[in-house]
Amino acid sequence: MSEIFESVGKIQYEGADSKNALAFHYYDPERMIMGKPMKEHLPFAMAWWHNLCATGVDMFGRGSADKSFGAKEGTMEHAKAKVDAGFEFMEKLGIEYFCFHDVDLVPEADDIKETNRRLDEISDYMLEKMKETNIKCLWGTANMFGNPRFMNGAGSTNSADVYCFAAAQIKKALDLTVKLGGKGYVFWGGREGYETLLNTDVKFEQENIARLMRMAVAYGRSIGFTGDFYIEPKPKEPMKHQYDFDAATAIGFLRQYGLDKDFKMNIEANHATLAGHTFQHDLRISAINGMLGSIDANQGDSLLGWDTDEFPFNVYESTMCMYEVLKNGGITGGFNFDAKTRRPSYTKEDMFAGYILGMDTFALGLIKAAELIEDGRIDDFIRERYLSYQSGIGAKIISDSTSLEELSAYAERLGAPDLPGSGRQEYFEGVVNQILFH
Ligand code: XLS
Ligand code: CA
Ligand code: CA
Repeated sequence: MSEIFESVGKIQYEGADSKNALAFHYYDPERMIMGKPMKEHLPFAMAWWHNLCATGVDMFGRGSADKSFGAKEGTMEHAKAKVDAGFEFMEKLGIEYFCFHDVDLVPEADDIKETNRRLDEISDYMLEKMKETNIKCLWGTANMFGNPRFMNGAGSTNSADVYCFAAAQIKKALDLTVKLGGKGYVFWGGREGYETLLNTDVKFEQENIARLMRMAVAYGRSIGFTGDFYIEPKPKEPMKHQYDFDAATAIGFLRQYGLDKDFKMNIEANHATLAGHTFQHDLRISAINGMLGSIDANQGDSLLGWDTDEFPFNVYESTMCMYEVLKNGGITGGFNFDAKTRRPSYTKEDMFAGYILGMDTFALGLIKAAELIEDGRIDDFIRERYLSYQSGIGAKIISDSTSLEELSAYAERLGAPDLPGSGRQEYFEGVVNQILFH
């Protein structure tokens, strides 16, 4: 078969001094970090939608990138050309996983039966490629936000008929995920939210979303899906308010509706920052609840208030992300580049540049996070900071063997406590810089 990305060969690691634009400068797959090769710490995934479908269309203009890959768009030939392009692309970068929405794979037909037939056909073709290349599926999902029928949401829609179409898409997307051996299944609640409370029954909508998720779990398990279901939190966009606002909200929802054993979080950097958190915050909240499942590796722009889905270049953020991941003992999911090149970066080489940037940024983050942990100053300080709970009255508090009366009597005996020790924030911010730039 002829190459689609003729001008680009296999991307090699050339080191930090190389000026070759089509080489890795930090991602060295076999380099050992904390006892494991980099590529095992960083199971990278390609997002079908951005990489193979998105052309740079925005509210003010047509697409700038040609993603036809030599076929007529809207046809099954094009769907197959995208498979060819995707697998060539992943092989050239050494990416071992992909993520997909149902409608990324084939043009959606007017009748769902025909769409499903097309999905069967394309997934057969994908399976062949997967066998040839050993590339795997990280997660699948159903796009329940693009079609106008989902204008009021999918699980949260006011229309029972539309709800059935959401159910049908989830069922098929789960079939595909299992067929392709996917490790996870994502619910991103794009339109599960509201524009105004003047027309919305929030409690009813949330209960219906939970029902849909419970049915998805029951069906998934019945067809042999043993992986994790994920909620991918996002506070807004496209809706003004989305129910899965952030990790803490989504975890509370899962616990309320008895879904917490089957679900984990898929944390996207740009969504965390839209919620007014750092990326690290949502990772930490997920991790301490045993729900850090997978990561959508991208970044936003602090000057823009929307979901820009940029390729990650911020090493401070990737370091803090990898610090959380290492502390979590790794993740069962992977690092999906839910990212797109900027509209003026429309060439095939730009597609590679985006992934090289993202992979190098996370490789650097991994190297630096390991150094932070091996350096030990931060961990030591955090341990010391809470030492007052290791003995005396503190030990009584954390063993739940005291009462407000006893604590109050203790406080009265003391009269006034010493100030807690300094938080030393500036010093530790300096430690991070020292590690990042030595
Ligand atoms: C959109 C989301 C979406 C999910 C999958 O903001 O990031 O792409 O990852 O539906
Ligand atoms: Ca996003
Ligand atoms: Ca995402």
